[in-house]
Amino acid sequence: MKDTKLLKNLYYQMLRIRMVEEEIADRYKEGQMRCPTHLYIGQEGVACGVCANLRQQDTVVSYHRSHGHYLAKGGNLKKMIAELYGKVTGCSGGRGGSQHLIDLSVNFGGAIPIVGETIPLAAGMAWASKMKKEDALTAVFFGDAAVEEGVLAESLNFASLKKLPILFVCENNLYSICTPLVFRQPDRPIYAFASAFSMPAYQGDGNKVIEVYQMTKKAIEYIKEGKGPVFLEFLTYRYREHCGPNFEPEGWRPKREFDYWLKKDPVLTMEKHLIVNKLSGRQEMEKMKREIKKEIKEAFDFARKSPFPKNNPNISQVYA
Ligand SMILES: Cc1ncc(C[n+]2csc(CCOP(=O)(O)OP(=O)(O)O)c2C)c(N)n1
Ligand SMILES: [Mg+2]
Repeated sequence: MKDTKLLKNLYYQMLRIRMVEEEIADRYKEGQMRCPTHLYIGQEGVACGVCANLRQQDTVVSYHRSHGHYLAKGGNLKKMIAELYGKVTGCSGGRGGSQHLIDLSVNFGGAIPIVGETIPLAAGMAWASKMKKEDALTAVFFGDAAVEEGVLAESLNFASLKKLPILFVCENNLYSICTPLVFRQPDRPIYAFASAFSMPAYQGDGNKVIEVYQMTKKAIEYIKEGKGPVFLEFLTYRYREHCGPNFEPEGWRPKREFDYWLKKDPVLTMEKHLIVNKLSGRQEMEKMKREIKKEIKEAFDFARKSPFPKNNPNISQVYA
């Protein structure tokens, strides 16, 4: 891939998500962000590679590990951090927290922490845009545990039957909380399950953002031709504990496995790619980091200074 501007942007977006979440992890201990928080650190390649292919009118639907998807879709950092602080300026009015981000101004169709539960909603959104003959598609992200929920099978079946403009993106980080995938689904890869529903289904390396970008590009071309859904499974790894800012205690996951994935870090892999191919240099990267740091500081200042929602029951943030 030779598009330097795009490659630098993929790097920038991943770096931004990484730095934002590291700051969330550091500040979480202050006790001001009171919502459960599932960090995406380590998985940035997937959100960035997929969302770089999407347009404003396309919708993204997420799950409990949602920050990366929201930011990669063009979500507003100030509104996201304010939401984590439970402030009225948050993207969900301070009533949702990390696991319930929603922001229709950037067509971020929402995150819900009930495993698998956003998948049929995304299928419904894709169905609606097909019925309205809109030039738009829906990309829905979910984890490997969602494969064990009946709604995924139903949604794949329905999407295939109706040839819906939807991209299913499974972020396979090998774990459902503390249960490894090999114990849960030992016999077949996830994408093979999806191909049983008569749709193209592929597996890729989620830590190689260029690969994610290129696979998504092809998938979207197929969807835009009106041929129906595509299923992409990306292998990746989360670094932090399932929920919260810390690392897991030693021995919780095999050290060899952890080290293997650290070496495949998506941000560092891309950094190396840019440097080796002389597309960017240390100086430019330091400048990017300074810029992001400033943006993060402003977002946290904004969030902390913002007011809490009023106590009176208010249905302004409730769908009716
Ligand atoms: C229907 C349902 N069952 C169980 C849970 C508890 N739970 C929360 S997250 C999670 C694991 C999710 O794993 P995965 O989908 O692979 O996403 P990851 O956390 O690995 O990113 C479980 C079982 C839940 N939220 N919803
Ligand atoms: Mg998982």
